[in-house]
Amino acid sequence: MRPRTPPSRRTPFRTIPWKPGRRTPVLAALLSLALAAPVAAQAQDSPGAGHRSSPDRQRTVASGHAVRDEGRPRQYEVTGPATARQRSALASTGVAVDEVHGRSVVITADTAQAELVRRLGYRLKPLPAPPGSGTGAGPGTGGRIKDFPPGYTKYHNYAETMAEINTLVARYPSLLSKQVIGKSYEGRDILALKLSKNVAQDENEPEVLFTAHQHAREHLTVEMSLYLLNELTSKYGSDSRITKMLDSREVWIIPDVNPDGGAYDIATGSFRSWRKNRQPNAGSSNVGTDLNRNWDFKWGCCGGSSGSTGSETYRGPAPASAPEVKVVSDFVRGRIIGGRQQIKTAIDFHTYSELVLWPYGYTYSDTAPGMTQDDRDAFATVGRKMAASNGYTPEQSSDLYITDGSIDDWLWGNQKIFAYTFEMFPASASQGGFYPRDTVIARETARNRDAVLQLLENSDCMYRSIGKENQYCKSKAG
Ligand code: 0X9
Ligand code: CA
Ligand code: ZN
Repeated sequence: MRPRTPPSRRTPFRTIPWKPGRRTPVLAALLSLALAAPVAAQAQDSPGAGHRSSPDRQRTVASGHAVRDEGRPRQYEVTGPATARQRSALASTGVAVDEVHGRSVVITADTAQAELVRRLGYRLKPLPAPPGSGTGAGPGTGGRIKDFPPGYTKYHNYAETMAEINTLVARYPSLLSKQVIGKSYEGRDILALKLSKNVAQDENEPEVLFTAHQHAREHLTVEMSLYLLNELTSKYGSDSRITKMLDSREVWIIPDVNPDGGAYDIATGSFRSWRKNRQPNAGSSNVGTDLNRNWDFKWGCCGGSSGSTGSETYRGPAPASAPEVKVVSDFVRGRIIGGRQQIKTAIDFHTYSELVLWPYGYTYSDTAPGMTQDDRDAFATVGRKMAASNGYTPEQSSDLYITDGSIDDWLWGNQKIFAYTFEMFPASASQGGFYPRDTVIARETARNRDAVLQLLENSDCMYRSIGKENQYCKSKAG
């Protein structure tokens, strides 16, 4: 018989965020659902739930193999949601929204979360499994740690990423330095690389931060970090734009914020569509926190994250409860010198959808406490110019759906760093979604070269972009 988890362990629906006074029909439906957890639990196990319903499937489950499949999130197309508010209501079930279109979205959800979405009245169309799925031997291979599957071997796993970085540091010691800023939950090193002329000295230059791989399945973002490291080191001295920037800026790259999640995603040789970190949750068999809902600014404020451990967007039990978020937050705070945050601008790389996003994510408003019209205009002006160079779509992140506890909201709201989120290639699931083949790596990382250089060039004074340099940037940094 199929091993059953006690109901209390597999009903993540009890703490769906619900705000009195903002009761929409959808939220009211969610509330009644939350109060009817047994119904949802039953639905979770219902054999009528689409792709996992056949008796054969059940037998596979009993044999142990597909237990992994049961919990493995997958993508669905959901037709209907057409406004940011409708998408936020959908996202508040705890699913991850991967793509946004005019009257539909693509989500990642496990079977229980998918059922929640169905109960909002939406029809779900399962999308094909990731292209890498099924190519690996899966579990039962003697616990051997597997690598990227065929078609993906040019992606760098954690060990390969570390080796590549060490090679570059050895080759360019005056330009590139490496420090371990802390450890992931499972004990992997989290690195910060510094690139600048006279890299060993802390010079009084605008600092720029690039982060990648908060979300485990977004492997292309690690390649983006490696591209920048290679490009900026190897072309210093020959490319005038790069030379000028490394002569006058200090660039920080944190190439892999979520190494545990990344390793887990590829560990069976078959992609798991994993998003979160790998930190256990007290009192639950559900693993992981969504790092991009765990930052200490308006954490959990606004229905843009989930309080359920089983959710794709679980915010964690407290702000910065994830060691990876704590490590990066502490690093950023450590760049406050003489009372001034040295880091002026940032990009956090994600996939996918080809977007340039700016804060705030927690509110639909363009301006808010800590975000003046001039701030917003500088964000939008530089954001649009970067998007013009890479062909992405520029917008405020909440134009998609509400998110709270995201890194860019924290970087701006708490540290006054002009922080963008880039959602890289592809535009859609049909182009590979989270798992595009390795043949696209070179093209899709180089695609952001100009945008990255633009951000570096603007980092001495973001307000120059709106013609207000004199008002905001009289001294050198700003
Ligand atoms: O939901 C997210 O964290 C990002 N999308 S992803 O598919 N990579 O998971 C988008 C975040 C957008 N919101 C903010 N940047 N605030
Ligand atoms: Ca400095
Ligand atoms: Zn992401």
